[in-house]
Amino acid sequence: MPFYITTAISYVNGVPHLGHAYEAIATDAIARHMRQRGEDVFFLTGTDEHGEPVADAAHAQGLEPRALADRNAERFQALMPQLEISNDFFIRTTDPEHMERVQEVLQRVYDNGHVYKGVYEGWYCPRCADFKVENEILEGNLCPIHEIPLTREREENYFFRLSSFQERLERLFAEHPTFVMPTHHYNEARSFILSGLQDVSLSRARLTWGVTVPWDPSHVFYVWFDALLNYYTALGYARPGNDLTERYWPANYHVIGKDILKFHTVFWPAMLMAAELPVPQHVFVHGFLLGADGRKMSKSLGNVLDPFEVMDQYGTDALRFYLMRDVAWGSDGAVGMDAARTRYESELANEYGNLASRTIAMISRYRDGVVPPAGTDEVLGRDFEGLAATVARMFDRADITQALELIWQRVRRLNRYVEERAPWQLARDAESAAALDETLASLAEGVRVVSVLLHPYMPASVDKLLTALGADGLGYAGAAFGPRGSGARVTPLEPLFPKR
Ligand code: ME8
Repeated sequence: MPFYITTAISYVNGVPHLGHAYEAIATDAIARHMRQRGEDVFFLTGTDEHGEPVADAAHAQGLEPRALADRNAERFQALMPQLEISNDFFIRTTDPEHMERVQEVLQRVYDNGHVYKGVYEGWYCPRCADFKVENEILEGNLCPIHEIPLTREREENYFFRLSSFQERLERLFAEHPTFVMPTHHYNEARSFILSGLQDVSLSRARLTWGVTVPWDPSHVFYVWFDALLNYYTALGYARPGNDLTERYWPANYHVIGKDILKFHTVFWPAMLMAAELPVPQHVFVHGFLLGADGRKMSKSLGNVLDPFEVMDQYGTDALRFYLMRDVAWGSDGAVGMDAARTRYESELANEYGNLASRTIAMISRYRDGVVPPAGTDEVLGRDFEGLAATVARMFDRADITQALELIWQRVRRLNRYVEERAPWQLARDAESAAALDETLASLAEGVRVVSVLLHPYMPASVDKLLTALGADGLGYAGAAFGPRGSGARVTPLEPLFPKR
């Protein structure tokens, strides 16, 4: 089945930070998991390059917006392979193909009668590129997110008749209780709708850094509509000569952070309805990674933890694992180097890494490097029953933290199994040969199963381990525990997570 998943696209007014890495890694984990299940996955990420935040940042550095966008987009693009992100395309909203298609779709919205000209007056945050309503503004007229002064703006805009989609959006939410997940974000979006929708700006008159409004070239489109449309436009040109829109639209999952909920769960479906396009199936909302000071990690607050530092010190898989393990999906979580180190040492090195090396070393030592062609332990097998199906159900709700916890319990179970069976004692006694065979076969199988399930989180380490185990294939059918590894030849494995 076609399965289309996206991240939000990042502003290029700054360089990538851990929040961006977190979202890309989580989305990548879901994409990889779905590929294992045999889905026909298309995974999109990219950069959001127009609008005031980028134009302002560029001018502050004495650059043209395009120059800043080029420089930073390259850094975002380079980050993807460094994080082992398996995206199928990287969109830049300055791609001419994107810009043309934005014009096409929004012209249709205009032709369908959903746009009118009016005057907007309100408090505006240039960093959010968004007007703020009175009740969200902080004391002293500050932006609730960036804590910078808001400006009073009055200008002639084209407006999108969001208010006329009130009923259809209410119906969308009523009929699709999993449209937004987790539930508390569904409730938040739904109450926003129920509180009564107002029309929103579709264009900016004073700005030139954007996609030109085709029916009035003195305006550019409001950056949010240009940006949201990336999810749709990318499919048209990601594979030259092969329009993927039919195959993948509507998107299955949009993965986003909680600060951009309103745009994705209210403006976006309404805009698609206005353009007569199907709406996405699910919007998965994650929380914020917080700095050591407990505040949102953001460029403007200057409390950003550098993902490269964690990768340099512990490796990419350790960063991926740490973020997926320590920050509960859908909630905020404080992150720091000390906690990353603890996870690395206590779980990656001592639990999983150690289990892997012990298993391979014992098979080498006691059975000449061949996984014994024996049955697997039934009692141990019971602890794996239903695991793959439960993990899959959790991924269907983007419960990637909970799924990891469930898998990790099996990593611990396998370590206990080693202690219980003490293969080194069995090896001393010829009469225990059959028991040793069963123990080693079960361990090899258990390690193989947890590794197949851990692939979305730590693809490179799992690859190395499965190769060393002589087990190939990441397919989800292989995530069931059974006596299939027998006869495989193991090869030496360098420590996956060496002591630092
Ligand atoms: O919002 N923790 O871009 P962006 C977790 N261009 N996630 C974080 C985060 C943090 N500290 N900081 C940011 C934009 N994010 C728009 C999106 S989509 C059509 C346009 C997340 O660079 C944030 O929630 O500010 C968002 O999902 C993504 O990173 C990009 O943020």
